[in-house]
Amino acid sequence: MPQSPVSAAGDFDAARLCESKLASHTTVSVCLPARNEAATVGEIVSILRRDLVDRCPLIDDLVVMDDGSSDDTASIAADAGARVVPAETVLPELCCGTGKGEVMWKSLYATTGDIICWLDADLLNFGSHFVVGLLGPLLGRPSTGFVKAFYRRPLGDDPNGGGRVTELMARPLISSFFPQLTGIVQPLGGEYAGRREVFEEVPFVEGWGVEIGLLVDIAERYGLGAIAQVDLGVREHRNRPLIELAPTSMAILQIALRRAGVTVEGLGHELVRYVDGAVERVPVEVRERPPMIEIPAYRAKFGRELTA
Ligand SMILES: Nc1nc2c(ncn2[C@@H]2O[C@H](COP(=O)(O)OP(=O)(O)O)[C@@H](O)[C@H]2O)c(=O)[nH]1
Ligand SMILES: [Mg+2]
Repeated sequence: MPQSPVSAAGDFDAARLCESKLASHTTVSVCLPARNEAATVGEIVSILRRDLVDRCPLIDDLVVMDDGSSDDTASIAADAGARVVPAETVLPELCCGTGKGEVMWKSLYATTGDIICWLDADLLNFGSHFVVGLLGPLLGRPSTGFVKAFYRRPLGDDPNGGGRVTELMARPLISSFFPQLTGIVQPLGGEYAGRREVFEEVPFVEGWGVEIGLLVDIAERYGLGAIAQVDLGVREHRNRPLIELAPTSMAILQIALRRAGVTVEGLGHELVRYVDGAVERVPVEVRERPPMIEIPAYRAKFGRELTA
């Protein structure tokens, strides 16, 4: 299998990408799934609006998918220039998924672009090179269907201490079950872009397993040669306390095992742990949505047909 091509954000220039985007009549959506990100979402949207909408129209559709935030995420994002879509208003008849992956799946329906670029909304050191870098390989190479970002991930004073779920769970799983994917530097990163016709053909895991699921499924369906990687430098985000990472890790474990074909009778769907001497059971979401192309309302909206 061919290796995944690698570039860096600095290899691409926003104005040039704009020209090739317009020449190829390609449209681009950038989408931030967000829940309670009032502290960071405004800055990210403002930078994108300034650099990649007003200064150079690389982004046609800038969307924040708000998943029931109880803070001011929605109004801050709208004031900064995003189209804010409340997640519960998208395909409400297809009740009732939960989690980040669910909202990303719905964003396939809610966005308009031929290319979709997702960014986490808790990024602290955001710059428009994130989007320029992710779009570069897609606008330059028709054979590229999916672009994954990679970066150095600090944690406090440790320049490489971030990405704890990646190092402790995803890499051991990928090395064990999907050694062909070990060249993907940041398999769980929340910043990636791809073609609508790729994303609509694969299932979406509803919760935290969405990234590992997409990576395994897209590599299997399109081959590693269709997956490019781009170096975005350094990524800083809200680092969660260790205890919050355990349910995330459990979802990733279960999706990796499922994709590896391992079935376990009586598989648990709650993380059981002890907090201050009391038992706590945390539900872990691992349900999946079918490929969006299978949803009739989606096919009607985008003029798509089911492929054999
Ligand atoms: N839709 C939705 N998005 C979420 C949820 N939880 C987190 N997010 C968003 O998903 C992105 C990644 O979440 P984050 O907490 O940073 O995860 P981490 O980077 O793995 O620690 C951020 O943009 C969050 O706002 C959720 O329950 N639903
Ligand atoms: Mg984060």
